[in-house]
Amino acid sequence: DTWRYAHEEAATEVQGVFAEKFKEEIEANSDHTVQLFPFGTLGESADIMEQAQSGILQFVNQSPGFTGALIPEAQVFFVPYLLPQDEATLQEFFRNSKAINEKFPGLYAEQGLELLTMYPEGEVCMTTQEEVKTPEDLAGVKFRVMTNPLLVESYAALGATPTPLPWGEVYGALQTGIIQGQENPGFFLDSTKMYEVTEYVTCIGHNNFTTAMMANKDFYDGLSDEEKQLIQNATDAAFDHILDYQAGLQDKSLENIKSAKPEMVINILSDEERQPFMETADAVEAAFIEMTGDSGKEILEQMKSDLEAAGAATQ
Ligand code: 6CS
Repeated sequence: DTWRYAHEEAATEVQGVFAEKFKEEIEANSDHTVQLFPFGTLGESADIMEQAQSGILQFVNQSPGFTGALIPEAQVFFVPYLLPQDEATLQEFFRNSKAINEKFPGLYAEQGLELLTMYPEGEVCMTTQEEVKTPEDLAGVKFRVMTNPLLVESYAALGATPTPLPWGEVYGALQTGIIQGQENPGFFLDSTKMYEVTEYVTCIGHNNFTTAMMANKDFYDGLSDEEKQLIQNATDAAFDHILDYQAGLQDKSLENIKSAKPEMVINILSDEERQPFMETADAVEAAFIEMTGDSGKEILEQMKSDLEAAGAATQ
């Protein structure tokens, strides 16, 4: 039969490349076919999540940036400077994290979802109309964030005016001046031509864009063990593929932006310049614990110990 799978990006963007590999693996190893629905074909992120929860879709890829509104603990991925910038440590963390493999599945299951994997999509940088060298430069800037409360806290802590919006509204809102900034990983800034409607790219190393791939739980629970194994194998293959695919992608994307618009200013802030941004992280972490209580605290502690283990393993 045909399995329907929706994601939040175009077919040629990271979630699309992951989905394509998953489809290829399923179809090569079974009689099932996978029908892919890229961004926009079934609505916004919130719409595809509803469709996956109700079983209209069998698979969905959604960032915790949106799922955080549904599963508050998933907002942990937006505590600034929690994830490492070192690529090897980051990948090691996503491969072996107990928080991801053991703690999150139960929280997703409560929402009718079988969490299959989480993976990183690249370092997040801001694009703005004016130069950002210090948090003060964000004062009064209406800054678009994905629709989760912790991201609102995070940009409020930086002094900006956070404005949660679904993705489909971002380009137009920048164009008409409703917002003056947004953040996304390098490949997405390039592919969605954010440089056409902003003047500065600023990278402060505060986050890597995390996303999650999942199935409708009733659908998944009804599968045979062979089919579950098929899905796990296809997920693992897509996971490996997407990590390889991203090697060098951030730098190349920033270069693409520069050649598409030479006057675009790309500032990768130095460690010293990042310091005042880093100082806001504790307040955001405190806000996360306040929002999620013991359950969130446990996840955060597990994440920290997973990150330490990943760091030690890649020394
Ligand atoms: O900013 C967003 O809303 C989007 N960013 C990425 C990298 N993927 C999908 C998401 O909708």
